[in-house]
Amino acid sequence: MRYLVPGDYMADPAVHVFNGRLYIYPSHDWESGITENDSGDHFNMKDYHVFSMNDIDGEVIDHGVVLEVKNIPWAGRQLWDCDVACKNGKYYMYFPLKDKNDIFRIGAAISDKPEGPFIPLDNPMKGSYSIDPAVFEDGGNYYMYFGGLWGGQLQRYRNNKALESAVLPEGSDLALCPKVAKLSGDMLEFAEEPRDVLIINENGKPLTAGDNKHRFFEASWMHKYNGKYYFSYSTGDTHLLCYATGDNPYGPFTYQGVILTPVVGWTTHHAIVEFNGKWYLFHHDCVPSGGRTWLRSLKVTGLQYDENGAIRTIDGGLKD
Ligand code: FUB
Repeated sequence: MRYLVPGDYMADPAVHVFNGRLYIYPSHDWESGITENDSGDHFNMKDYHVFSMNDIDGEVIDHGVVLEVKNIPWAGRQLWDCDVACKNGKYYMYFPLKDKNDIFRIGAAISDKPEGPFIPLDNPMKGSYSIDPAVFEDGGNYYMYFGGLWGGQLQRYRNNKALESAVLPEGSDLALCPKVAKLSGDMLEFAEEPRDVLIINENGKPLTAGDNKHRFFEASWMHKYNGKYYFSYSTGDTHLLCYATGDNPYGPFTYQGVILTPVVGWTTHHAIVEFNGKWYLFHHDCVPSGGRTWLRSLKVTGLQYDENGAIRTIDGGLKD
């Protein structure tokens, strides 16, 4: 296990290998003085840095500020978890940000280099909502996974339409699903209506809202291992990173188990990536900030599969 940026607070890592080098796209936490609440107002981030490494034990290069709230034309507040995808030599950053009406939308920004800087478009992606975009390339198609409960506003929508007022399912109601949509050829819009990412149990039944040790909350990530699709996510209020597997990028995905037990802090968030023949889990915790939930620190640790492709559970370090 290694803390990657000891001099600053970085969280929510999205991680990719571009041109043989490992690039990390985290949220940038800072002490903005906003009181903690269930809407996540204390995550009041205003810019992104990019980091890169050519060796997992080597130097972590900080490429500096690559996008700032003040330069995004449609911005209100709060730059949360971003991701970056590469197509035809161009790099596309996707970021959730509240607009001037305090509604989370997903924006896109473009660069010629993986380390940025990224130039934002004038408007958010049409039909986008909620948080935590994660983009996955498969056979030349790019899929965006997104969504998050509570402060992430997913409970304000059904069938991709805004409700009059939020409805959070409870108990035996079906859990809200994360969303997935294929991206357009120019990478700047959805090419289709976002679909539900259905997570089912071993009996083929969709997970219920009351099953909060298993159901989706936020922090989507997708990777492929031995031809299987691994959809991983945070359970939010039970603080677990879990995964479910399927046969194609849309799912359904069958719940498999816990990747990471709770860390010190409230949120847990991650990326899984293969680099130089080994698999890694990037995530965050609040140990260096003394448990201040809005000041999170970036970590990396090895990730292992058993002979059946099951991910071995990693201890997040929280003691009872
Ligand atoms: O960093 C703000 C939010 O906290 C992220 O978007 C969530 O995934 C959670 O980590």
